[in-house]
Amino acid sequence: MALLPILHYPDPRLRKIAKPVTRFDERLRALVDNMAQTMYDANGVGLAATQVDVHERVIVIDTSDTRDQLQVFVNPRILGASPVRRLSEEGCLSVPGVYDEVERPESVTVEAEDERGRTFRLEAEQLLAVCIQHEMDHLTGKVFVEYLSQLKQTRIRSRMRKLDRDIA
Ligand code: K1U
Ligand code: ZN
Repeated sequence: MALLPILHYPDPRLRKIAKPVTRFDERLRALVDNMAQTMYDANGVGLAATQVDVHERVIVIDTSDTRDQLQVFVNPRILGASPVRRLSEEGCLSVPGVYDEVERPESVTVEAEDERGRTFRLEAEQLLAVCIQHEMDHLTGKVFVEYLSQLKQTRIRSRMRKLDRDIA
């Protein structure tokens, strides 16, 4: 297993649209293992392939306290969303140190394949629902800060550029 470098906002590669996975093979399973290791190492609860510069529809999530309940979503699709929307705090490994509130549907029904190509369906609420929606946005090139005001986005972009200059 390997740790993968995580792209930082506003890297233009975060805007790429991910393609559906067509082969459920060892290469996909190695990607999933590496993404899981990268997410756990960074203390995240989710990671989308886009964030590690792989433009395929793959997400890993673990919202458990014990950090041993990995969920893998390949080619995820939202089948239904609650009309009730809720504000909750989000963060992003691609925007380190930035947390803000975003409004999204309170619960979603999602269908996906696992890393072996088996289709499953689940109804998600609370942090899992937020995380699935946040990670699915990454797959379409959207980062959560784009829900914030233009003023906040400008400030975050300059803060991130400074951070990347400091660590270079
Ligand atoms: O970079 C990512 O997409 C992962 C991101 C997932 C996420 C967390 C919370 C709300 C929406 C999406 C993170 O793991 S951010 C770090 C984190 O562990 C966290 C941040 C805020 C609330 C709960 C957890
Ligand atoms: Zn994110």
